[in-house]
Amino acid sequence: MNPPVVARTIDHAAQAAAMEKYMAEGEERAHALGNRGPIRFAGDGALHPDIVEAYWRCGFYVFEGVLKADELADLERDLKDIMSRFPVARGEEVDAQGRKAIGVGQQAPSLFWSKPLADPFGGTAAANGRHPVKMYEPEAAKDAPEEIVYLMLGTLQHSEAALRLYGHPEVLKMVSAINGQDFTPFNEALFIKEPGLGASVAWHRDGVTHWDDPEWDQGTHGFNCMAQLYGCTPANGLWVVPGTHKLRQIDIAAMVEAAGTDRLPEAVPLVAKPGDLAITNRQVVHGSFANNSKDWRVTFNFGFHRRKSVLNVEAGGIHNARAVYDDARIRRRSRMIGYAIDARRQRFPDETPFVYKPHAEAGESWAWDDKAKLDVFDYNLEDLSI
Ligand SMILES: O=C(O)CCC(=O)C(=O)O
Repeated sequence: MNPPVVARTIDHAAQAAAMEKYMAEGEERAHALGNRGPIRFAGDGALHPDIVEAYWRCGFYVFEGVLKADELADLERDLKDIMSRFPVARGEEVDAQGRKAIGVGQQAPSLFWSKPLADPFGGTAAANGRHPVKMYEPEAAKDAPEEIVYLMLGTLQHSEAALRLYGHPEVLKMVSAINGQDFTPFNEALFIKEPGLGASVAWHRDGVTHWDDPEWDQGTHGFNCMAQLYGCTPANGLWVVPGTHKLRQIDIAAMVEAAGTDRLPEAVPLVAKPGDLAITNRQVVHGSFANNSKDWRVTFNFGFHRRKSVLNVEAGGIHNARAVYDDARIRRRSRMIGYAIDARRQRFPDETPFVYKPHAEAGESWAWDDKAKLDVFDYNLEDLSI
């Protein structure tokens, strides 16, 4: 016997009205948190204690005005170049100009496709099943493309501006203050939330490896830096449930069930201007809605770990193949920090470059030159996902 087919109609107008109210209330809650401002350090190089307190209390912090106009212009130019090199459709080998497209010939994961305004991961077993609930999917315009690229991994091999951002001295100083001077890379991603098209990223937490580790704490799975090219609004930006990075166990499906909606009542939007750079703890519950607004959101995302969270740990399966991250693997992956610092020195010679302690101690120096440009192909095969 075939069960009856129940026609479920979604009331998109009601969803839009509820979303508008949710966004306005969320923004008010976000501004009351006190977790935003310029990057500031104390005398001894430590991050200013007010920032440290607010970051650990909330699980995210918005650093204002980190990227200046010239750096933003470089990033925008590279974004346009990258997007022009996307394949004409999933599985195709050429871009709209007939050139070999980005991702073709690469072994490492590169482009992620979605239907416009859809949620490709929510409620699926993909990525270790860490996105348990499907998000609301608004209706895309009739003339929208069949599929769009909403995420690219391995950004640093496709954009020198992104590589230079990765070597930003104040950002790396901040990373070193939080994760220790021997911090390590995680991975890099470019999130493209095009108006009327950008896919949602269902509620999830990033960490997968250490939840049962006796030494686990609120910073064990590291954090991501999220540099904003055009800024972000409640409609197109990331949302975070403050404080959830402190919890070993959390049931996201039950949270959504209790709320009766994917608009989690405790969540707040990460609101930012062009040039702001947020940090988001990988243990905090976070996600973003489909971008049904008229504004672009483009995030240059790059993460870092504490060395002890990755050294000799066996992990992987989401961003990179499963492996034991021994010292040699970490050293090899960390060359990207060396290349980034040198690429930045060449473009911004008046800045004082960051000194990465593991390289200084090993007497290593990394030059961003023609040889290095070949060496970074598929570098993200060796990401350090935990
Ligand atoms: O920027 C977004 O919309 C999603 C980011 C995210 O989920 C992540 O960095 O883990």
